[in-house]
Amino acid sequence: MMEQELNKVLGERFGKTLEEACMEEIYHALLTIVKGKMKDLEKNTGSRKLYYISAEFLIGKLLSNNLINLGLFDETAEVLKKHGIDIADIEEAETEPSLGNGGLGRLAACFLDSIATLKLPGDGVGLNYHDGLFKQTFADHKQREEKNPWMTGDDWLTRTDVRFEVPFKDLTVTSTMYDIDVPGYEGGKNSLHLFDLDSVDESIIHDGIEFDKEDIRRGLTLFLYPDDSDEKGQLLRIYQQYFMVSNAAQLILKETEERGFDLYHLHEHVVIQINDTHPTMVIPELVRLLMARGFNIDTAIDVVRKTCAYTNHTILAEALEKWPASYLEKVVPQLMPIIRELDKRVRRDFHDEKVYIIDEQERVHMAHIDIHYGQSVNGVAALHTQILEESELKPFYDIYPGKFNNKTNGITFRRWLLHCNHELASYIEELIGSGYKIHAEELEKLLDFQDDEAVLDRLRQIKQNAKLDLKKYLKSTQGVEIDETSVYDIQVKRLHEYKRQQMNALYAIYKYLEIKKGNLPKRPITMIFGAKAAPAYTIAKDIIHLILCLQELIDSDPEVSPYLKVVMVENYNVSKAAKLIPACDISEQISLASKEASGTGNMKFMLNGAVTLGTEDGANVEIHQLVGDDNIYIFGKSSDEVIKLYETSGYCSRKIYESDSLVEELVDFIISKKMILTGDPVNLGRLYKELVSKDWFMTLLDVREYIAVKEQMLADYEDERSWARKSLVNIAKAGYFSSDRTIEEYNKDIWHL
Ligand code: BZD
Repeated sequence: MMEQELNKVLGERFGKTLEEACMEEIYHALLTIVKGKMKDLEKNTGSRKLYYISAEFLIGKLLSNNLINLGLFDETAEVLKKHGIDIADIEEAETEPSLGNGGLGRLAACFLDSIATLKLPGDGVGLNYHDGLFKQTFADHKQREEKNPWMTGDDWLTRTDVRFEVPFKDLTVTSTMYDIDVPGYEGGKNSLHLFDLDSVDESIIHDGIEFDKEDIRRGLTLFLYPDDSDEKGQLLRIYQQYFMVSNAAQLILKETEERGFDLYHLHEHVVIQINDTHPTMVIPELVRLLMARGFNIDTAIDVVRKTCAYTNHTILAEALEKWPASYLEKVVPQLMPIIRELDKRVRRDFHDEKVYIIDEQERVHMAHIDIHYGQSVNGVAALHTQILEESELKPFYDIYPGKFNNKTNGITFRRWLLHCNHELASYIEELIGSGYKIHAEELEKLLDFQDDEAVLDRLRQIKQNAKLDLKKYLKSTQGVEIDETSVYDIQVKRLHEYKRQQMNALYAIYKYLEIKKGNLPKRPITMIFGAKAAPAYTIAKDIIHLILCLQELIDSDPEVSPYLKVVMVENYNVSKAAKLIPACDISEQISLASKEASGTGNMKFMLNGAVTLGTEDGANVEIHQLVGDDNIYIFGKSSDEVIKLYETSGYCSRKIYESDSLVEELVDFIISKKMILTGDPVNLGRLYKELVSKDWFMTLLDVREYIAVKEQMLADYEDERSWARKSLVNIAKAGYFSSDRTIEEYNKDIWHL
C-alpha cells in the first residue's frame, strides 16, 4: 500500500519513482500522504471541549511520530528499507519547528499527543512564530543567536480561512489561523491552532536576531520570547500575548456558538487551560467579549471564572509575570478597566495586599488574575504543589484551598520510547507484550526479569548500540569524536543557574585536576551538555563559555583527553534529545532543591534506562520513591533546608569557598592562567565572582556531596550486571510518568470532558 502511494505521489509531484527520488522528495511525498490520511481522520468531539492555550508548543519533527500514531511507521520503514533507504535519513529532510523553549513547551506537545490518544476533544492554541526560538551556534567559545526559519511552504501547517480582527491601541490587525493536525495513537484527532499575521516579514531581521521591535505588523510573530530587557521588548511581548489570547477567545466563542450552545453556558461546554501566565489576558479578554455580547459584568466574570484553569510551572518569583499597568494601557487599553474591576473585587473581599492583582507600584500580577478568576490552580509535581501551597502561594491557598491540586507531569511514550528508541521498544514488547504502549503501567512486568542475566545483557547491548549511534551522530553533525566505551553522563535542558550546569562544570574541573595528578578513572567519562541560554541572561552565557572552554582545554591536553571528554551539543532541540536520551548512562538532574518545578527530561532518561543523579527536587522525588534508594543517586540539601536558608539569609558562598580547600581549588580554576588563555577573562571573571560572592542558587552548598556521589556512581557502573538491573528497574517504574496518566488526572479533576 505505502509503496504504491509513495510511487504515485512521487510520480505526480516530481516525475520520479522511489528508486530515483532524493531524500527531500521522499520526505515531501510522505508529508503529502500522511497529511491526507490525517485529514480523513474523524475529529474527537464531545459536548465539552478543552482549549489548551500556550505560548509554546515544542512539537519537534512530526513525520515519524505521525506515522507511529497512524500505525504506518513499520510498513513505511520496511518499504524504504527495501529500496536501501533508512527512514532516519528521511527524517533529516524535515525541519524542526522551534515553537518552544523548554519543558513547558514540550509538556504542551506531549499533552496534545495524549489528549488525542485518549480521544478527548481538546485543541491547542498558540502562535506561529516564523523563526521560533533562536538557533544557537558557537563561536569563540560563546553562544551566538541566529534566526531559525522552519516553515518551508510545504510543511505540516494548513492555512485555514479563519480570521479575526485583533484590536490594539494604535492599530487593528487581522489574523490568519494555521492548523496542524494532531493524530492520537491508534485513532482520534485534534488540532493545534497557530495564529499568525500575513504582514510578518522576516527581512526586517538583521545581525542575528535583531529587528525593530516597534514594527508590530512586520515583527509580531517573528520570534518566541523576543528580548524583553527593555521597554520596547516588553511591549512587544504584551502585543504577542494579547494577539494569542484575543484570537483564542474569539475562536472559542465562535466554535461554541457553532456547536449550538448558548454562551451563558460557556463553562459547561468549554474549559480553558492556561499554560503558565503567558495566556492570562484571556480572562479579561473573554469578560470583555462577553460584555460586548450583552452580558452584565457579574455574569461575565462568573462564567469566565468557571471556564478557566491555570497551571503554574515555576516558583521562581522573578519568573512570575508582572506587567506595568502603564504598558498594558499602551497596548491594550480596553483590558485595563476590566483588570481594575477584577482587582477592585479582590480588594473588596480580601484585605491582604499580597493577593491584590495590581500592586502599589501599579504592576499587574498575572498569576493573581489566574488564581482569583479561574477554577483550578495546579502545580506540576507533588513537591512543587506542596511548596506552592505552603509558601509561594500560601496566601492564595489559605483563601482557596479547594482550587489547588497537583498534576505530576508526564511524557508521551510514543515519542520518548517508541520513536526515539525502536530497539528498546521492540525488546520490551518481546518481553511483556505490546499492552504497555497503551497501558504504560504494564512496564512493571519488566521487574520479573530483574535477575534474568540474558535480559540484563540484552539491555546492555541495546544501550551500547544507542551509544554507538550517538557517537556517529555527533561525529557527522559536529565533527566531535566520543568514545563508546566511556560512560555517557548527560545534562541537557535550558541553561539556568538554578539547574546548576555550573556545578557539573566544577565536576569536570575536579576530574581534570585528578587526572593531572595521576588519579585516572577506571573508565573514560564523556560529559555531554546541551542548553540554550536566554540571549539577555549574562551569567547563563558565561556558564556556556566556561563549558566550551573546558571542552577545548581538555581536548587539547593529551594527558587528560583519553580519560575525559566534555561536549557541548550545539542548538539542543527535540531531535537532538531523541538521539541523546537513549544513549545516556547517567542522567544529571541536579537543580537546587525546591527550584525545579518538576522536570520532564528526568522522566525521558529513566524511561530509556538511564540512572538519575539528582537532588530531591521536582519529580525526582517521585522517581526516587518509585525506584527506591538502590536505583537512583540522591545528594544535596533538602528543599526544606534550602527554603530555610533563603528565609534566614543563611547562605554565604564565600564562607564555603574560604573554608573548603577543594571548593576553592575548583572555583579558582575558572580564572586560572590556562583558562584565561583559552577563554575570555571578562566572562570567566564575572562567573568566578558570581560564584564566590553571590551564588544565589547555592552551587557551592552541594558541590562536595555531588562530587562524592558521582564518584560512587561511576564506581558502581563498573558492576555491569548490577547497573543493568538499576537500568531495568528505572524503565519498569517509568510507567507512572506517561502523559496519558497525567491527562487522565487533568480530565478527572479539572476538565471533565
Ligand atoms: O516547565 C518548566 C519547569 O522549569 C520544569 O520544571 C517543568 O517540568 C516544565 C513543565 O511543567 N518551565 C519552563 O519551561 N518555563 C519556561 O520555559 C518559561 C518561559 C518563559 C517564561 C517563564 C518560563
